[in-house]
Amino acid sequence: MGVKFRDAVMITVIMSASMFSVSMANKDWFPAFNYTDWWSRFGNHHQNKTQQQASQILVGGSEHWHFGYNYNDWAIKNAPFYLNDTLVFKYDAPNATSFPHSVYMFKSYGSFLKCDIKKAKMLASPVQGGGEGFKFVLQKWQPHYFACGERNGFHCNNGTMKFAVMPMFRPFWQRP
Ligand SMILES: *[C@@H]1O[C@H](CO)[C@@H](O)[C@H](O)[C@H]1NC(C)=O
Ligand SMILES: *[C@@H]1O[C@H](CO)[C@@H](O)[C@H](O)[C@H]1NC(C)=O
Ligand SMILES: *[C@@H]1O[C@H](CO)[C@@H](O)[C@H](O)[C@H]1NC(C)=O
Ligand SMILES: *[C@@H]1O[C@H](CO)[C@@H](O)[C@H](O)[C@H]1NC(C)=O
Ligand SMILES: *[C@@H]1O[C@H](CO)[C@@H](O)[C@H](O)[C@H]1NC(C)=O
Ligand SMILES: [Cu+2]
Repeated sequence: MGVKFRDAVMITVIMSASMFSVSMANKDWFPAFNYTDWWSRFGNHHQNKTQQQASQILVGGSEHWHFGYNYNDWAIKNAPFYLNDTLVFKYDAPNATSFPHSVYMFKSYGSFLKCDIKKAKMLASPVQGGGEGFKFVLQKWQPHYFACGERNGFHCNNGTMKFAVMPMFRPFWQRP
């Protein structure tokens, strides 16, 4: 009742002015979106053809394939893996002071969980991880369960030398 039309206009102007300043202030609170950066990243997918082909992935990175490193964490951090990517397992052949390692593959998730090495297939013996390492191509669109087969599951179970990988199809814009 008391508020006249002219007052209402003034209130609206003041309110929208303060809202404007709040939204301007918000801009400073968040990092500005960098269109140049975004566009150059997007563009690179089309320019650099070599980047889109299947890649070689060193299992464990600089840690290679050894007892006590958490390969499950490694696999999660390095996902996704794509079809035709190559996993490289590097481990030295055993000597007088070091223990052997190997690469086994489980057929089922159940035997992977239990580290039931008797139900796994050997892919690489303890001497096959030297030099360039043992290479395994992810050719099938299915889960792959890897583990070290040494000491009847001890390296798999207690040494956390186990991980699972589900290779994905490369998105169309990343294909050669
Ligand atoms: C945006 O990204 C480009 C390319 O990475 C960079 O050269 C430029 O300095 C960035 N601009 C700002 C405002 O951060
Ligand atoms: C393209 O990708 C390859 C392999 O990842 C890399 O060695 C090369 O430096 C890249 N080239 C450009 C122009 O980014
Ligand atoms: C993987 O490689 C094989 C042989 O080079 C090829 O026939 C197949 O199409 C490739 N698969 C994918 C998903 O790129
Ligand atoms: C045995 O192998 C380990 C690991 O590869 C290496 O660090 C060590 O030097 C080797 N020891 C001998 C006596 O060759
Ligand atoms: C190995 O792991 C199993 C199950 O996780 C556990 O019961 C056992 O005590 C461990 N053995 C050693 C020597 O750590
Ligand atoms: Cu091992």
